[in-house]
Amino acid sequence: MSAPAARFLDTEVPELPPEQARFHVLPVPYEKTVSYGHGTALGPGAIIAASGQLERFDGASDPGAEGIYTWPAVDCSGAPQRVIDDIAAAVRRILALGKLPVVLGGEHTVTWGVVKGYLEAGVKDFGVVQIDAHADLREAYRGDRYSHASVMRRVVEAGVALVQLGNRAYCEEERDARRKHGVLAHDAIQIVPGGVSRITLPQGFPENVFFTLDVDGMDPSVLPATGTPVPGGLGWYQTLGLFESVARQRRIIGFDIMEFAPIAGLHAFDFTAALLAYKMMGIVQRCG
Ligand SMILES: [Mn+2]
Repeated sequence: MSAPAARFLDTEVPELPPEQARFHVLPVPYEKTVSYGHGTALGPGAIIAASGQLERFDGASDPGAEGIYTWPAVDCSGAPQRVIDDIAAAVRRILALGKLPVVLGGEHTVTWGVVKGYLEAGVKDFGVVQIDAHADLREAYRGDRYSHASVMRRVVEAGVALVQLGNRAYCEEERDARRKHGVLAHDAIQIVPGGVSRITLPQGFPENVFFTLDVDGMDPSVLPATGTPVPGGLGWYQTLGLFESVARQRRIIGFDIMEFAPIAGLHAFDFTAALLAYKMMGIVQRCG
């Protein structure tokens, strides 16, 4: 096997200095608290390797024309808090350049580091929109406050507004946490059977949105390569449609794709995750 590509879409997009690229891909191969299937540490590398097979024209536009810069992967070998601080610092560097972070996980815990980066950079007036099978709103999971099952609890406790899409596995504690923190949710049962691919954000929702996509929000028939798959999830076009409907209502200031865990020998899913990342860049490009 040849060495994995170090740059997203290196076959089609020229290498640019970071100042000249709008999309800044940040690989974060973090895997510490996964609770079921393993392998998300291999996610970013597999997505970047598969991105070499993408067409630059995404069917509607050419996100590659905006420039794509890929950072070296964040070192995830240290203690969780240390790694979270390093993720936040990496995001701050991207924001200091005025660029748009595209973070590839790694387990969903990473998103707390990312959100922390925005907060530390002084970004105000932003909310988070999350696609996920799970609510991730537990105070702690197995005693760990930095579990991937608690990541959105850290986000709302930091005072960041949250909208959840496609949830279909959560406990009563999480249902109560939604109420306590004013989290709005469109659960899978409300949007999947009817194929809803457009939602309206609440009127007071912040003007800027960081979008976090846990790939288990999608149906396992589309993307089963994740640690905790749950049936009854979003379809391919539905996922992209929901992202686009948010991008049309608010300014996307960054997004992430989390919990992708490649399945050896089934490269179709590596490509699916890479295409998802690129299609989302295209939607950002076309929506402003
Ligand atoms: Mn999650």
